[in-house]
Amino acid sequence: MSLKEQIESLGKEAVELIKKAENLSSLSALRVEYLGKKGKLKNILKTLGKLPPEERKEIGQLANRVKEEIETVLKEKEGELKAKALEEELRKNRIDITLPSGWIEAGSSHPVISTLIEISETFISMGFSVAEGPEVEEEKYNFDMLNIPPDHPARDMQDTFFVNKDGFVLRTHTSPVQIRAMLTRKPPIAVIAPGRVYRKDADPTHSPMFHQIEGLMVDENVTFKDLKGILKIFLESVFGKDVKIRFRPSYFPFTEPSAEVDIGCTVCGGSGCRVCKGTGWLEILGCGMVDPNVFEAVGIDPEKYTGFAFGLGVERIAMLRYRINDIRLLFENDMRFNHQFKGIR
Ligand code: FA5
Repeated sequence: MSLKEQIESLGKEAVELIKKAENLSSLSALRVEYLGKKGKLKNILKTLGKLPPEERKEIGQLANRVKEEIETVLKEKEGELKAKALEEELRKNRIDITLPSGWIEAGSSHPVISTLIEISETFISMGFSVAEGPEVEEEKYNFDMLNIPPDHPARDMQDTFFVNKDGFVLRTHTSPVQIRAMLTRKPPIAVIAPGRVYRKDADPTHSPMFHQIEGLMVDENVTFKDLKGILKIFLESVFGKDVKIRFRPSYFPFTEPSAEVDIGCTVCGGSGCRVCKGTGWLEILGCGMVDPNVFEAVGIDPEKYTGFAFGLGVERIAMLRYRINDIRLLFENDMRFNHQFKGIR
């Protein structure tokens, strides 16, 4: 076969194979095979130098034409195969835009926390500031300085969780924060102390962990009337003007006189249910005038100053507010229950 025929047949062969190529990698292999530095075309042209000059020119031009033709076909085929590959890719990764998208649920406040925040804000708006204390508390703050000495029967009133460190307990109420506030501040004092407290208690209205908000006001001439007035404003702001409030005489070692406040049961409307234990009322807080013994323990002159204190149960208020008939529902973390309070605050 003459050189001219060899080049023409090589061109035909290459074009045929390129047209049949099934994918981009076999196409690139063909490019190397026919047009590469050590490719078939270069190989044939090695003998070009042996030809007479006039033939050399003609063959050179033919080789260029064949090369261009192969390149054109390669390019066309490449475009075609790329489009095919893209189509394939799109077909595989097809997205059904009519399907509902995956969702990330937005969180919201737990009813106990939103109640705690709302109550705190009511007191803050009346000029109280927020004080804090530890949940693992020294017995002297939780009991002794609150006029509850070790052998005092009042220690039994609150079923205490002890910790394996002498002199410390899980605080049974937020009242130790009163002591901490009076040790570090000078009258006039007006603080609230929201936080978790712990007791060995469990029934529809008692939980082993619950939240209290302590309140304390100390100044000259603070009276029981001030206490009643502040509590009335607070209760009306949380439950509305029609709320039924009842003050009952009570006893706490750290206040004298002492009282407990009940709210007309909103779960049954007062007719009696398991939340109010059939009485139509639910106890929500304890309060009273700060006992002079407590003032003496913290170094405040009881002749000059008087004060009131209260400690309210946040879960009880949340239960009355949202008509929840078992305190334990608040801590079971059943999302069907929790979802009902979404967007409430
Ligand atoms: C006290 O804890 C006193 N420290 C309150 C106090 C403060 C009185 C300052 C005087 C001056 P008591 O044990 O009654 O008091 O609890 C206060 C409130 O916490 C109760 O009225 C009730 O609403 C709530 N409470 C008590 N125990 C539980 C419990 N186990 N689960 C849920 N709430 C409770």
